[in-house]
Amino acid sequence: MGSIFACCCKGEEEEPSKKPLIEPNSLDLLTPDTFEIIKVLGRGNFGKVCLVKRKGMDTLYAMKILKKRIIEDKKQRVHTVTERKVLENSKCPFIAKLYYAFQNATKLYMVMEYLNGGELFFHLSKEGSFSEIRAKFYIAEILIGLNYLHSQGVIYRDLKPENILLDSDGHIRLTDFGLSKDGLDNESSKAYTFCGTPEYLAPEILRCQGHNKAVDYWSLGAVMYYMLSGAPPFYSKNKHEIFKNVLTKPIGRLPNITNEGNDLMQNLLKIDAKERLVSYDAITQDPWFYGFDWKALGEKKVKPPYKPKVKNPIDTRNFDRVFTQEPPAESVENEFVNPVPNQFSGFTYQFSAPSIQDSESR
Ligand code: ISQ
Repeated sequence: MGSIFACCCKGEEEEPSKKPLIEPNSLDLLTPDTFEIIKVLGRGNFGKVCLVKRKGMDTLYAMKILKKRIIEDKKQRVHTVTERKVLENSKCPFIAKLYYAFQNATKLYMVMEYLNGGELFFHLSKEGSFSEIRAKFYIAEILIGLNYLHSQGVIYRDLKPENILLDSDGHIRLTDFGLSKDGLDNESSKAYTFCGTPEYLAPEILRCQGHNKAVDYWSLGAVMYYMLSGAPPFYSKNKHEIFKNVLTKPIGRLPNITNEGNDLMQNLLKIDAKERLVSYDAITQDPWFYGFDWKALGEKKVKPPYKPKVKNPIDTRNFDRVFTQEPPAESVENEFVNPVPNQFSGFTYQFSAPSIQDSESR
């Protein structure tokens, strides 16, 4: 096995408000062997997410395992470190918590809270569509998550139902910031590179025109449309057709949805970003949200419209059986056949400890 990066605590004092789930131990060496893989929860472009248990303890986590070789191939290194930083620093209740990040010669590991409610997409595809009341609750919590990211200078860029998870009570948690772009702290900053799935992507991204946080409001509109109609707004079997639809086809109004709901979707899905509704404050005051208690919502005091069903802590019924039935084993990456010489500097992390800079020489 290749070099394992140690997670060590810098500084002795621990902030009481940041009590970790596992007491940090300055001698802790986190390796994949620290965790027992129980089930596969999902797969993405760069790797997979597994339900894991720390050996000798009862605590469950979701561990995202990314292959360095593939991240290298797809030039996603910066994005992966960004994801780690976004999750590490998050003070927002609607963003998934990261407890540890470590790496070996061939893979990156992110140990996150296990969100047993599953993907919003899973529930949406089972139920067809959501009522306006239910969609409103989810859109509102997502909006708070987005606004938090924007306040940190981060554009999400990959908001889609697969990246929206439910916790055990049915609250929203955003994950997968692999494509987020950080360091954008003024309104005029624009990011010029992107790769991702087209269904929820704003027209300015597809046109490679450079983009800003307005793209996330577009995706919010697309997710809202999906929740209320049961299908993404620009869907086609043909990827080129999706591109064409996004760039040229204004969405129609949905039958059986209030005027206020339709108006908000139309305003979020404006092809011209300059005409789009891209203000957090304006959306919170939008007529669709009339009478909504934003303060209570931000404090997680609004009861979710649906509580995910689970029988026991390791119940994975809210995840696709295609994945959970896979044998729970780690693939072996041959570090000698496909060596990845570069370390992912700035990736290693332990919750509650001050951010640790990876040492290149270790
Ligand atoms: C947490 N719990 C379940 C699944 C997850 C997928 C991605 C990121 C975090 C997760």
